[in-house]
Amino acid sequence: MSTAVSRRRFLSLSAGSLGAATAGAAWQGWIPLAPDAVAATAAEAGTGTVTTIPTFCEMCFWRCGGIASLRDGKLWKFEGNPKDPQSMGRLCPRGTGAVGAHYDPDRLRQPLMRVGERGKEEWKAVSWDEALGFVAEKMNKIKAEHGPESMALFNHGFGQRFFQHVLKSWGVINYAGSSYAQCRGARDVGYVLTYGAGVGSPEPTDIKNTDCLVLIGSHLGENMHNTQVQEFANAVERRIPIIVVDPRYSVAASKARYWLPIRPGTDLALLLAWMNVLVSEGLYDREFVGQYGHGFDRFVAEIKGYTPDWAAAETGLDAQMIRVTAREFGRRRPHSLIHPGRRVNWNGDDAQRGRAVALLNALLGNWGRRGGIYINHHVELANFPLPKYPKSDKPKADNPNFERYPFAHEAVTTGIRETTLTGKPYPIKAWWVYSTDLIHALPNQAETLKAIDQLDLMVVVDTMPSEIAGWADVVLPEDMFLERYDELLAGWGRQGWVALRQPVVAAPHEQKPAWWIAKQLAEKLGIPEAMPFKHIEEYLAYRCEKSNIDFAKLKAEGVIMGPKEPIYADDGATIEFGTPSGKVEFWSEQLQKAGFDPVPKFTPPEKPPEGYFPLITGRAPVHTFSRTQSNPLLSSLMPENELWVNSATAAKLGLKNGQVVKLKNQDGVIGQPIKVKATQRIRPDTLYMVYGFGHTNPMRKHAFMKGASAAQLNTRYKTDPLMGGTSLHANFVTFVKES
Ligand SMILES: Nc1nc2c(c(=O)[nH]1)N[C@H]1C(S)=C(S)[C@@H](COP(=O)(O)OP(=O)(O)OC[C@H]3O[C@@H](n4cnc5c(=O)[nH]c(N)nc54)[C@H](O)[C@@H]3O)O[C@H]1N2
Ligand SMILES: Nc1nc2c(c(=O)[nH]1)N[C@H]1C(S)=C(S)[C@@H](COP(=O)(O)OP(=O)(O)OC[C@H]3O[C@@H](n4cnc5c(=O)[nH]c(N)nc54)[C@H](O)[C@@H]3O)O[C@H]1N2
Ligand code: SF4
Ligand SMILES: [Mo]
Repeated sequence: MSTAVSRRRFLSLSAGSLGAATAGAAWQGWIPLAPDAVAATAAEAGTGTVTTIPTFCEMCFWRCGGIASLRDGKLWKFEGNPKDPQSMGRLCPRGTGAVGAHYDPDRLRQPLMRVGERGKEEWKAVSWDEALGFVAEKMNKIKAEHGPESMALFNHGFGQRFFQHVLKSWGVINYAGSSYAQCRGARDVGYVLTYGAGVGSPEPTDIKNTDCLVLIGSHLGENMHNTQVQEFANAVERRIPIIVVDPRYSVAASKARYWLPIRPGTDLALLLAWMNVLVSEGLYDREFVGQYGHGFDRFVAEIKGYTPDWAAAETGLDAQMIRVTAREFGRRRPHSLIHPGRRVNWNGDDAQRGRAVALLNALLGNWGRRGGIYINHHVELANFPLPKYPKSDKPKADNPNFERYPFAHEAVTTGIRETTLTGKPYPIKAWWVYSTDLIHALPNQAETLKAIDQLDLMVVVDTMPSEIAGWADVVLPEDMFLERYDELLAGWGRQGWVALRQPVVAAPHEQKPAWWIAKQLAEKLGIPEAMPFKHIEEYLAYRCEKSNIDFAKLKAEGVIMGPKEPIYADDGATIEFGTPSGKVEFWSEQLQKAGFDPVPKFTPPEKPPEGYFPLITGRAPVHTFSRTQSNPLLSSLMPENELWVNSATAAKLGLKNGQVVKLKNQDGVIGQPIKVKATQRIRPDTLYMVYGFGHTNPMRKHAFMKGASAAQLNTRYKTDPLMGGTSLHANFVTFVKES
């Protein structure tokens, strides 16, 4: 059985490098389920028996507990589990849309092996045995020549645990997720430097009980992190002052008392001025600072010059508005909260901005206080007995001995990419890519493709024909989350909890769960002892039993809560800071010793060339990154993205609402066509689009070339010198005049 598929590339890597786009040949090997058929299956599925099974969601990484219903044996709906602390009984639209992910007509169906040139996409469909046999043989050959360190794992999402485990057992030491250097890493480093601990996920933000909330580019309501959105809705209902800082009038801004339409890239100036107001007007928590603060006097001397008038010129905001908003949260201390943010890698100096947010919260004294950052808890689970990982005498490739990024506390995806390109400190010859679309997620697609060119092997495990899958040697189709078991979830929150992911429906084709694929791989690699159980249930039941968790009850209810523990210092929660001084570091000797600013300093962002605009990105409520665009339920709600252009700017440039345009960036890369949304809801000097559209893999038939890819225009990036995060908002674009 073999099916050949050919594909031509659409990625325009640099001006003219790949020539004009041509329609690729369609994928022949499957019979698509028409969207209408999906709707019928979902909505009118007979009148027979309904069964319900609890599990937790993987439409994004928030991990809400849900209950799936089957009607006449067919997946019918997915709703919130009232027992679950993340969903509190309600899912976001993407969670509900998980039904569409099961029926997604574009899903990968069987293992594929490349037969033509890499990236040309000529495939043969093969058995699991053949695919994994080929991979294992190739891996062992690479190991013999270059050592196991020369294989890297890129991973994101919950199933990564099994691949991390098997590959580490085989000798892999390099593994990284884009959820660090392209997402929350800079924020966590800012917090670690200040408090000795990051805020992690889910962030312990006590939005539900806060008296004043500040969102700096956290667009809750579009960013659908379920629990926080529900708590945010509650905050809106309570009519507390909400302050939103965003160049765009986001959904959150529309619910807020204050919208600060900041000039992109100048947030640090605002943060410094806010701190200046709190200190100079005595609106900070003296007791907290006295008891827990380190280097406060030196910090005060440092921020003296950052007045609201100074910041107004940098940020384009009104100086009086800066004072008024500072007083709003200052007066309500310690029960006020500056949200730490999530995707914070914007400009390349983001760890210092993350630290400034941490310092501002420290002035409010809200650590371990009601309405601030609560002390979170989780349930410690017993481990399954597994062999130890072999030791390596080589340093990590992305950041050898912390020489590249001194404060990175996780591995850096783009650091591994760099090593792959340079061969330094040692060659990287193989990539295992699990549930992450590196073409969309990393800046500068050309660099990613050049690195892939250096590889002897690239394996992609995905549910969908992603962009990265198009460049693989072997593509392995995983079950979507409603079809599989996964590792147990021991979640962090106000109260710890354990949740189970379990299969609700069978996989429709030859897809397999991560644990099964990893187990077969271990056997083929000659390390069967790495997965010493017949079925994952054995493993899960063992861990539950040894942790005094009733596995049968967990299966029936989906979630078991841990003990209640205090979350506020006033109630006895432990407050301790893992910094070198054991205190909250207003002044950081660590940073000073490493040659960085001990208190954040502001550098103005680069100005765009004449006629160019900074391009910023964000999320749409009904999509997750690049993963949901062919989901029939979600794509019917939003089939493509739009380019937000201020109405006055549009008028000046002669652009009409709905007109299709193309953008060109400062490096001459021309993007895909996109419709203009002329709106007052954005600054005149800034453009915005939702990220994740513009798919160019023709196997992704139902998302193919719909909307435009923001990632494609993201060629230029700056690297955070503290932790290796790469900026995602450092590109300028202009409009291409079409003939
Ligand atoms: N330009 C730009 N770049 C960005 C961002 C941005 O806003 N703009 N955002 C950044 C952020 S915050 C993040 S976190 C990263 C996210 O980047 P990624 O980790 O790449 O996230 P996704 O785009 O969701 O890609 C995940 C891949 O996993 C696949 N997948 C989904 N579910 C499963 C599953 O159950 N099993 C398997 N095996 N595969 C699955 C999807 O089909 C998709 O191909 O991107 C970063 N990059
Ligand atoms: N629906 C949905 N929800 C999601 C996701 C998804 O894919 N879809 N992904 C999840 C993930 S992994 C993450 S990391 C989060 C990310 O979500 P968030 O952390 O909330 O947001 P970002 O995507 O970083 O930021 C987008 C907002 O920042 C604004 N912005 C851009 N530049 C600037 C600037 O210079 N200053 C300021 N103040 N604002 C600016 C944009 O206009 C936009 O409103 O969302 C999560 N939630
Ligand atoms: S926030 Fe939405 S998509 Fe993410 S896990 Fe929860 S329900 Fe699923
Ligand atoms: Mo993220």
